[in-house]
Amino acid sequence: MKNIYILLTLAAFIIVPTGISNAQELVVNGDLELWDDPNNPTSWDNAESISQATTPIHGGTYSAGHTSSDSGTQDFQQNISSIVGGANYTISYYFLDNVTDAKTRIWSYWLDGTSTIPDHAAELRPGTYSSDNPDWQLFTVALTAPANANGFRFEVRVYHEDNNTGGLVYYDDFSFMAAGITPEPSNYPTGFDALAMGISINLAWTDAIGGQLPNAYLILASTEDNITAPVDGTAVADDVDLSDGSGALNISYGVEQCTFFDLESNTPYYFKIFPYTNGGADIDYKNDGTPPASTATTADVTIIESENFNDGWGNWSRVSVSGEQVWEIDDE
Ligand SMILES: [Ca+2]
Ligand SMILES: [Ca+2]
Ligand SMILES: [Ca+2]
Ligand SMILES: [Ca+2]
Repeated sequence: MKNIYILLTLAAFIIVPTGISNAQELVVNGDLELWDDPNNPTSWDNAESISQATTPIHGGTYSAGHTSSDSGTQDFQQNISSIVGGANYTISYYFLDNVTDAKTRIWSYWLDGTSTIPDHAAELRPGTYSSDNPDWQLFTVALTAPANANGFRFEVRVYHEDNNTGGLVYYDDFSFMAAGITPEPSNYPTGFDALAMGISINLAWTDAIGGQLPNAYLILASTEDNITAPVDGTAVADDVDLSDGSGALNISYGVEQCTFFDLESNTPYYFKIFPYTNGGADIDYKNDGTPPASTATTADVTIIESENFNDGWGNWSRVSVSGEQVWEIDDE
């Protein structure tokens, strides 16, 4: 579930991030009070055209100024690890743009290792920029980490404005907070259906509804009708290899489908789906009642030759078909 609160001005109230108990701040030096030198705040991973500033500040003694350049977008970035897929986070920072020769926006990604995850593009990589305003502006968004996320690249950018460069926008008080624990999902999804396609099986469902929506789903697979409910507090990792008789996939809310590949032919497979909230040690599966179940049998085919070309040509040979040769059908 997503709630967006963008561009609240500071005029009406003040939020004190450190006043929230049981929440963990994951940005290091988010208040920009520590600097290795006047162009590099401590613990930030990329600081292009960043300069230490003492005015304006949102809090403490320092903020960071970000200067627009005619050599393109300038990035300011900190990579956050120890993200838990399925957990809820609140992401926020303050910015000040009151010049006509610079503009800024957030440009951040969830990460799976070093790979970016496309989720939450509208919130994390918006199509709009800051507008000139003499007051500090708060960006804040509450998001659920995608099921496969284990990191977050917290990045903001400065751009030239109307082809004018050299202007400064300012940042202060970056925050990435693990939100509180949410309850078990209210309901199971509906319409859970397994469909064999050759030696793959596709599973589709309709997202659960109700007061507490799930953050993601665990789909368990087995070659026997023996699937039992997962245990709260123990996350189950993806297992795409069903040759040992069982497998598992974690799929974010909203995707509503997944596929298990490279199965045995002419074999029945059994599946159950369990919605969950939170992640890691806080994961809370819906594990009461009767979970949706479905089964499908793969096609009765004999695989004569199989090569997925993921790692090269295997035992296949490459043949060029360009040239003067004209191929004809001989039906005699
Ligand atoms: Ca500060
Ligand atoms: Ca501006
Ligand atoms: Ca397995
Ligand atoms: Ca539970």
